[in-house]
Amino acid sequence: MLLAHLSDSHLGYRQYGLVERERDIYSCFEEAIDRAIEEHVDVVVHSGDLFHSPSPPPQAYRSAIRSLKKLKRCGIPFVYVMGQHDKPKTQALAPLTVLEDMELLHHAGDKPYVAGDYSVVGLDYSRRQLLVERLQSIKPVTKKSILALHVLLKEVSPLGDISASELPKGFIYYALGDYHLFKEIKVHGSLAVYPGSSEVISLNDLSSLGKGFCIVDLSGDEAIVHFQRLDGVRPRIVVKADLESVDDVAKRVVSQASAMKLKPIVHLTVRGVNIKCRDVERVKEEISKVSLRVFVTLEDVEAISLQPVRATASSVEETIKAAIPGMSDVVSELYKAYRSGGLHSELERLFNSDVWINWADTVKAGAVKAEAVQQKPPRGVEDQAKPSQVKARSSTLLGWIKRDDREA
Ligand SMILES: [Mn+2]
Repeated sequence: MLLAHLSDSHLGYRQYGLVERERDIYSCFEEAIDRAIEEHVDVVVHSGDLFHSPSPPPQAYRSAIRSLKKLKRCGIPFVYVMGQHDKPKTQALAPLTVLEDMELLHHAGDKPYVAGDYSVVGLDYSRRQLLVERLQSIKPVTKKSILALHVLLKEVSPLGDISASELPKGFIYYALGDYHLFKEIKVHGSLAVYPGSSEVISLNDLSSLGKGFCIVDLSGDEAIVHFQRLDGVRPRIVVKADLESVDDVAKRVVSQASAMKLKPIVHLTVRGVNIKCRDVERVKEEISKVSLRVFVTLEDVEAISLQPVRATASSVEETIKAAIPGMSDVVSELYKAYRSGGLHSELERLFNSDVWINWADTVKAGAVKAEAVQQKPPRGVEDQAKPSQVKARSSTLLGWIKRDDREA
């Protein structure tokens, strides 16, 4: 029995406000489904966040329907659970229910999917307390039962909700979603696997392995997992340069980018002392000609340097306070703004690691970003905060940063 395991497709997400990015995300999902069909899988399991939001745009429905119809024509069922992105926060109708009405998919969070010896049992995303309660009554329903869950395990992030050992026993395969990188974890003698997101949703999702999904062979007693790398993923060039050598680095980036099938997204960090945006404007313009989007981060080598701090699961704010007493307000404010989903998605770059956060970079980048935000309202559909809120927030940030400058 072959299973295609996908997760975190985030259909409808328009990164950086670019329609090209929205299309990238559709084409990666569609490529994964096409590949699953080519591999003659028996079932597709999706572990949550098929849609980026509980009210996706029509194009996102279209992309999903197009692929799910192909599967249906081939007689391959699509079984899913909901993630925190596509699960409505209120009693509203879930977007996936519409597709279920069209008989295009099966909601394992509702009732198990059963086919002979095989079955998929599922649980939609829920917060820790409810999740632990619900997991207690979850049992395998056939000889070879798969458990589909949208949950962050402590094994992959200190902010995780439960440990792998808290998963119920007796399943042949744990099809997980929420963590956006490919990861295999051994639990109760079986494999628990995150296929990761099918595109790069935040910079944390970048992986040398590429982005993709899993083909899982469940014919034997143990699952055999093959990661499938997708070709349609937008390439990224992440590069650092000193101000003195930035022209050479830019030349290399331009030639690398020109050879790519898809225009890449470039993340360039320039190091120096007191660098100004205008120092790197020309370079940015050169690279822009051959890329979809260029992000330049200025890194002041004389800025304060603090040791990376381990964020604890109990309280990120407590960690911040302990680590940088002098500037904890600034970082707390940034962190809250980030968590609330407001401000520009680039804030994600400030928290570009689940485990290690370099506070010096965070504070520095935060100051640069707060200035930029104040000058120009952020773009992109991911900005849920109203302009007035964004302005208030950014001026608060600036206030903190300036105060700390004075004290320093
Ligand atoms: Mn996700």
